Amino acid sequence: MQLRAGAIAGALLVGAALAAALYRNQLEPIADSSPLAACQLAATDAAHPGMVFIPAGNFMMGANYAYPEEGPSHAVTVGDFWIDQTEVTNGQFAEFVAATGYRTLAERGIGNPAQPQAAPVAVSSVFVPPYTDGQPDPFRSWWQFRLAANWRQPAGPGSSIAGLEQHPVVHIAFEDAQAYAAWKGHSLPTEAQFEYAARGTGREDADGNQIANTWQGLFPFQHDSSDGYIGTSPVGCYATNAQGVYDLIGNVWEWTSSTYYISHDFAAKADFPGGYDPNQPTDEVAVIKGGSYLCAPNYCMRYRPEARQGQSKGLGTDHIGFRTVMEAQAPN
Ligand SMILES: [Ca+2]
Ligand SMILES: [Ca+2]
Repeated sequence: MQLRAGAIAGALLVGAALAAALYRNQLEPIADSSPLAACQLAATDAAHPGMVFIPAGNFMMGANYAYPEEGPSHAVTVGDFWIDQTEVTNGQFAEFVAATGYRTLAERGIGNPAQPQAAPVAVSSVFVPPYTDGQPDPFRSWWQFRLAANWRQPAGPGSSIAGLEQHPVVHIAFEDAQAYAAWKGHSLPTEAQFEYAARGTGREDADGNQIANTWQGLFPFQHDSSDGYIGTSPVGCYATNAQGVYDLIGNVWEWTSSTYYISHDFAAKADFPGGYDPNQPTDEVAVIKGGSYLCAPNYCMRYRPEARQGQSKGLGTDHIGFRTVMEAQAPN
């Protein structure tokens, strides 16, 4: 796959060169060492293991009180579907790779349309707290392009997913998520399906804490990990919502099949079949949902069902994963 955006691809190459100089000395683990190696998942329907049935219904999609891209709120009808109980894990993705030999986009490398003769660069984006000489640096990006960062080695060479089999897979581009879903005979959820399944999620406990793996403290400099995890957590460690689904809010952002526009009623959708996000105006962009372990009260309060973000289809990062859905009959 080639990105449409020469600018972004150029930035990737510049970032890759930067990462080449930096990554050897900056191998931060993306997940902390929690005493919880795995969390107990509720039993699911025997004919649909690992999935939860979401009965058809109507709901008000979007919100008018928060970020402008979430509006306007509007009525939507969703049919019956099954949704994965959890985010797709490293262990599940490894089964897919073992069965098919699939290589993710980050492993194959990302091409540069401005330099079609140049070899693709195997690189992905990793969150690194922005410190310079041990001091918080507000002028430094917290995203670093790191050579050879991918789902097998989420923080780059020297890291691995050993012990993280129950954590959500990351560094997954849109096409990687689609490939896994197709292998399962499933699809990616539409934004409406995701938001409908997530309704009632993203709320706080009696102490005002999110019931999800989010960020506590002042992002991106201070993190107290009071919810148990600094990075990703094993799937299913936080309470389900009323529909019985885990981690729709928090842990990792999740790809949907829906094209991203800056509002639900964006008037020029036909002029931008690949989507439109002014922050990445020449990229094909899809909607990601649910927020991640990097969402904090002071930044990215997107741990709510209505929250949404545009994501370049060609870039995974270490806080984006996915789950799948299947349209089917209700259980007997
Ligand atoms: Ca956390
Ligand atoms: Ca999630």
